Amino acid sequence: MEQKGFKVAVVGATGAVGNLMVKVLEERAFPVSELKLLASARSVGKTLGFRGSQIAVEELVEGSFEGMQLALFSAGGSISKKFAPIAARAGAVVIDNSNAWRMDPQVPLVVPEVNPEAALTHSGIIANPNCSTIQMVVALKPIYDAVGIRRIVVTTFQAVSGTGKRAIEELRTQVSDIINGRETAPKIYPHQIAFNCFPHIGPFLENGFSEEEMKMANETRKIFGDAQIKVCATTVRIPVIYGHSESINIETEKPISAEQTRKLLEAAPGVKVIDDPKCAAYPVPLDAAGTDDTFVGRIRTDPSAENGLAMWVVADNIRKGAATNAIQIAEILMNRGRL
Ligand code: 25A
Ligand code: L14
Repeated sequence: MEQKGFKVAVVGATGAVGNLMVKVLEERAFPVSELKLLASARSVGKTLGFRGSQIAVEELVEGSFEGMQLALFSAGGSISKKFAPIAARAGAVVIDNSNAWRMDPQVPLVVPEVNPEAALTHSGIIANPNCSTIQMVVALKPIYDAVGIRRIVVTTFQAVSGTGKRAIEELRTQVSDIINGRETAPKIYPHQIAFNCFPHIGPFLENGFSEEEMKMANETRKIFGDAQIKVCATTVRIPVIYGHSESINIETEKPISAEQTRKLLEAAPGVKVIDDPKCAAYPVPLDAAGTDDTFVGRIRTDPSAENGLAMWVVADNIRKGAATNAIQIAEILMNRGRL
């Protein structure tokens, strides 16, 4: 008997995020009638489990998208640049997790808690924002709507899973090498990541910022639809596997107290407030890992700025920061009859 639902392709299905996309489709009971798992030739021969059956991974080729209605991409920017338009032309709606299309004016950049309506304006491709941007805008949206935001200063503490499977292996291998007294050397990252950290995510640009830092600034303005918001980001890699943390300082247009902010955030969709520092209660990546919420704590007035607020925001970078956000976008389309 044919199952009801949509024909879905996952590109990069064997990667850290692609794998999770398959899992999240299952967890959220997204209606899937056919699931096509696509990756490079390296992965042909592998299978992935979905709803109790094993599905073989196929090599991504130009003809892969015939008959597909939804294509979730997470195989890096160059694959998305080439194949997302091919998938869209074949009739699929593409939700792309790479950086390739995010700042294209024809492509909506969507966080369901912030700008769900933008998803409906697509012409074949919808972009999923950068993981660090997603959790920041989810936490700031209620404040933005209530009192406006003029300026954001953010420092991130980013997990290695954002870089992909091989980076997770690199951290594990280095930790094991070091505790066993073996020599170790960086491969993916510019420095040893075990027992270390470095303010270097993506290549550096002419202005002294890294690509990741500029993504946070540009994507935040696009998602809020507000070209005036000033953003200064410093993005730091730390030896954590899952879960990004962010120290965020903002200057609001109108004043708001820490207590009012806490109340707003407690009522916000997708947000959980954990804010009782005297009892060591604040968000940490080990607790956020494996969940779909954005956790906020350490909410306090910043007396060094006019209308200043400081807070600490943590989320699972490959769930809310990537796979879950993408599937929530697909759910918006489905619920509006647009798939
Ligand atoms: O920086 P970017 O470009 O924006 O990249 C973002 C993400 O893309 C992946 C990586 O995620 C990263 O987070 N990526 C980037 N460069 C890559 C590269 N040179 C790369 N992946 C492979 N090679 P990831 O490692 O979690 O994998 C993401 C998924 O993308 C699939 N993919 C990659 N190239 C593809 C492709 N799919 C179709 N066509 C292509 N040309 C990738 O499938 C994965 O599903 P895969 O079959 O290539 O990888 C399956 C296994 O192989 C390991 N592996 C990765 N790179 C290498 C490798 N093994 C040997 N040599 C390598 N160079 C992976 O660990 C995985 O287990
Ligand atoms: O732009 O290495 O979505 O952690 C986010 C994670 C880029 C790489 C993006 C990392 C990616 C980054």
